[in-house]
Amino acid sequence: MKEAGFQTVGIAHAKAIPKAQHQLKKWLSQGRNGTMHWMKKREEERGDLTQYFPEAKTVVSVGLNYFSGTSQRDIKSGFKFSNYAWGDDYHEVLKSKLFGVLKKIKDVDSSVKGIVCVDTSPVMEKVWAQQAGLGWQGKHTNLITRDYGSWIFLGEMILDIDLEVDAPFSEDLCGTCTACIDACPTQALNEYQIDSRKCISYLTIEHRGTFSIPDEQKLDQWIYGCDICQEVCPWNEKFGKSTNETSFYPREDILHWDREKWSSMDEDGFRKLFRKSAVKRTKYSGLKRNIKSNLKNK
Ligand code: B12
Ligand code: SF4
Ligand code: SF4
Repeated sequence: MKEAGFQTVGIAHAKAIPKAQHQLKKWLSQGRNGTMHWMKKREEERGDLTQYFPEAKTVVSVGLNYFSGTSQRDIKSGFKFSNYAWGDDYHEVLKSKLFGVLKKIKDVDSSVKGIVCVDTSPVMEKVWAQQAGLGWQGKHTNLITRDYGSWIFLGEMILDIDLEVDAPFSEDLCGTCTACIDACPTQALNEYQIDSRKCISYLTIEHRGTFSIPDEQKLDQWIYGCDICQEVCPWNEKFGKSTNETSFYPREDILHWDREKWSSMDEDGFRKLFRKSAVKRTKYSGLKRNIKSNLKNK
């Protein structure tokens, strides 16, 4: 797997994990998913992998470093733009690597059944990464690795064969730190839990339609996603290192466009700039809404 370009890999037994199942249920019942109704719709599968893929025996969990070494200060417009979306769409990048590995397995034994997941499948990826020994879920809720911090994307290959498994990551290395909770401008975090409805990442990417006035004030100049809780994390400060995956490096226009250029961007310009990019998720209308809201609240 490391040959395929992943920095971190681990293997876990595919089984229901009652604790995660219970926490997901509780989280959804508190409405912390906001309008992400797709999470509720497939709650049973998300909470229990064996309902999603009954033949599953093993989960191979991978992490790919996406930190490019660039910072929000390098964005000339003064808008902030989450670094996970500066380059090519990570779903495609990780999936193509994982499918490559699956093909090699099938070349050896064509009877093996496997599926590849990156973000959009009803799978609790951080829980599986912890089970496979990659790291722990920090108080900001992201999966942190000892070697790369939390600037890593997660993906899985679920297989119907038994493999030797790794020990789960059993430590919590956050200790007494609360930097992420203290820095979050919208108080979206309490320890190890997020309320999506307050999170700028949710508001600028997943939320559809207009904002209510208090929401607009909360965007804090972010026009796509938010990195604050990860930027302040000491594990990222110490262990974040630049990735070799050049497809994640920032597109020049994101760094160099001024506010005028962002404000006058039309749908065609949006399509061109965000070709093969994860930003398409918020759609042209969503990005325009975010830009307008931030201009109003400068
Ligand atoms: C829904 C979702 C979101 C939502 C909700 C975020 C969230 N934390 O759940 C929103 C839109 C807000 C979001 C934002 C972001 N996301 Co997102 N998101 C997801 C998605 C699709 C599902 C996550 C999920 O299942 N949430 C449900 C809840 C129940 O999970 P949870 O918060 O992890 O809950 C755990 C804790 O609450 C814990 N818990 C509860 N009580 C207690 C008590 C104690 C004591 C303890 C220890 C734990 C604990 O137990 C729960 C289960 O483990 C995953 C992909 C996937 N399929 O898994 C990507 C994913 C989590 N996102 C990702 C990323 C990159 C982001 C952003 C950084 C993007 C950005 N820069 O804007 C932000 C980060 C915001 C943040 N602080 O989390 C990456 C994270 C990679 C990593 N290293 O962890 C993922 C894994 C996608 C991927 N394939 O790489 N995201
Ligand atoms: S992504 Fe931003 S708004 Fe969301 S929890 Fe982290 S700091 Fe708060
Ligand atoms: S900022 Fe501190 S509390 Fe938050 S995830 Fe990082 S180490 Fe844990």
